[in-house]
Amino acid sequence: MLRKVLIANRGEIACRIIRTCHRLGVATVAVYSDADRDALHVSLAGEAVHVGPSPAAESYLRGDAIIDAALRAGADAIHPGYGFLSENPDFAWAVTSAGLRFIGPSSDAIRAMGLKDAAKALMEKAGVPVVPGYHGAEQDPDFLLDEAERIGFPVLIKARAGGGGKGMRRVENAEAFREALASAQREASAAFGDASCLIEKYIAHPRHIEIQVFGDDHGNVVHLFERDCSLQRRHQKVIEEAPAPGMPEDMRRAMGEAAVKAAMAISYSGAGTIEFIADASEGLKPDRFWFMEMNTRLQVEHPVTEAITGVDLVEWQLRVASGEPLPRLQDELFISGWAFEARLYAEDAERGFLPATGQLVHLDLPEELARVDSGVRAGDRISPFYDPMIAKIITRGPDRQTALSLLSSALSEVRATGVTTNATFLRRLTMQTDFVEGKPDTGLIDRHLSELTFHRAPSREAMALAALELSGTLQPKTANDPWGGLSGFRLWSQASDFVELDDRGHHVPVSFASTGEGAYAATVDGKRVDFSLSRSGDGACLLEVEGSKRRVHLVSGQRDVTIFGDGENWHFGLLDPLAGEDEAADGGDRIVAPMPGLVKLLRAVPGAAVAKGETLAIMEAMKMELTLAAPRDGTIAEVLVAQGEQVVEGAMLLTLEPEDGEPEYGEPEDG
Ligand code: MV4
Repeated sequence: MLRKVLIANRGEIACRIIRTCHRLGVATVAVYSDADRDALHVSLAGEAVHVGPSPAAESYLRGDAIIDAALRAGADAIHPGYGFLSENPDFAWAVTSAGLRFIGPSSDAIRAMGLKDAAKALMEKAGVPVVPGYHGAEQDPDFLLDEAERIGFPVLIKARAGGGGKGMRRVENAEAFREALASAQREASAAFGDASCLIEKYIAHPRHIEIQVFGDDHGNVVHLFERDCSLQRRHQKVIEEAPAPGMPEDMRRAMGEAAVKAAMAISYSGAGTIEFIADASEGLKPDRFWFMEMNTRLQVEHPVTEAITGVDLVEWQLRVASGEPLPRLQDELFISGWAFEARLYAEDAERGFLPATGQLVHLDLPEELARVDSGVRAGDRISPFYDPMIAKIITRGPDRQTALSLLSSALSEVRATGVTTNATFLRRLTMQTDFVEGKPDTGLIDRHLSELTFHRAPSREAMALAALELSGTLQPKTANDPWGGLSGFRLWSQASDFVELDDRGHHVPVSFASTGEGAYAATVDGKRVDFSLSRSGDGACLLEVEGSKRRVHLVSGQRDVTIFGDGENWHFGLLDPLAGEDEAADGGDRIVAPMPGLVKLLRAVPGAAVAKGETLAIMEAMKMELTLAAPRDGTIAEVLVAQGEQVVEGAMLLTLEPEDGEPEYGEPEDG
């Protein structure tokens, strides 16, 4: 076995590799960039080496620095994880040349699969079905048009160096061909420095089904069945599962055999994936799948294969890299049960899946219900430098329905604050009818985008609960009784009975009164609601309205609260009633921290007159200085932070006195 492995990666995959190394008694060396100084993968590894500044090109992509670190640490192998250097044949070669093992295939095998046209030609020769098309060297437009007509429209033009859909064009007819080709070539040239394209028959109802393969250095290759990755958005996988729903046994056998043949053709060693496209227009059929490409690495979605086969794929990688034969042969591998993986991302689905950055102030992950592979913990930052995946949530059950229900439940137990996540989107996806019925397809998410991403308005009870919390009414009486405030009757003099909530920029006035033990009456935006609160066993709060109780969780910040319930969550800020009532979000009466960071300088005292443009505060965040200026002439009303204080993104720093006029309440959004 290997003695010491350097993991040339970060995040969840570095953590996942380190865990298996620990289990097998293999020592670990992590590498890290400036941004990852305090990252989880660094704290899990036996030792860690700094390899450069935050941008990946200056750290995780520095093959020379990483090999140097491995040599100095006395490692005998490098695991590249996925992404970064994992499919770089020159890196694999350099690792081996330095006398280290590369935990992956040979540089020749990586190179053979690097270009789509060469890979297709190689696979065709090996007897693996490939999508009908042209994948030769000739690039003359007239010649390619003839080929397109031979193949039959519609066709798909693909860049041979392409990935992630770049340089891909669907063409409906001969008239549109030349322009599409020229545009694909331009895009490919700009993106990959390689304009060469191939032409394929366009598959109208594709399913993305891939086969996990494994080879060793003794000539053995096995497959570990399939994964269905058809649920994608903009070529990003969203939820994967294994096995593939609706897969006939004869097709599974045919795909497995084709995948083994493909790996054998390049004497493949280690973990790999053969990606196929299947035409599902008339259900899955054994003669309707074709080779697309091979990924010569461990993939993000490998845990679903582990869940249905009981194999630790990283353990197999380590064993094979140390020269051992495959731990199991084909007739010792079986599918048991069903598994799903959902990718939890820091992104805002409501705003077109905008990547979110910032500090994960609070993070609960559903470890009791699912396998959770994560590379972050509460308090960590999601930085703009790397992929913003927070965790992979993996569930397994004896059958598809059980595993999917479990995934749905697990997703509703994700509670993150500080950074917007796609948990609600994922949870809605687990309940989408076509998906529930086992009919995932590559267009499903786009077709149902609005129902998967719309903002569900909070209930009045949720707003009342938020108001109660923000008023201090639910605050603990003692430190070790966090819900003390719920059980007892509280004197009204101790807490405010009116607050104004900030619901995504809308102002919602809420007043309330206690009507008994844990019972309240509230007026939310002029409408009355009655509810009561009690504590549930697991730290949640039971919110009872008209005789039915629902479990909700409250996560509070300094002046904000997030309510988690029904797989949804709502974030509310507190508007200070003393600061005046017409502080419209866009009125420039509040100065908030545009990003998390340090208040380096504060030049504001209550009552002071300020002129528009005058510097009120300087923040330091991500090694940058940010000047916060007065948005208008006015008077400082409140100063809510002190110089030297660390603040979260969106924290209110100071307020100006209102200009004039009557208070105006925004309408809460409906539906
Ligand atoms: C195709 C196709 C239809 N016909 N090839 C997209 C990325 C790349 N890996 C392959 N892709 C496709 N190739 C032919 N001949 C449709 C897609 C495709 C797709 C494939 C799998 C999963 C999601 C997809 C989303 C859009 C297009």
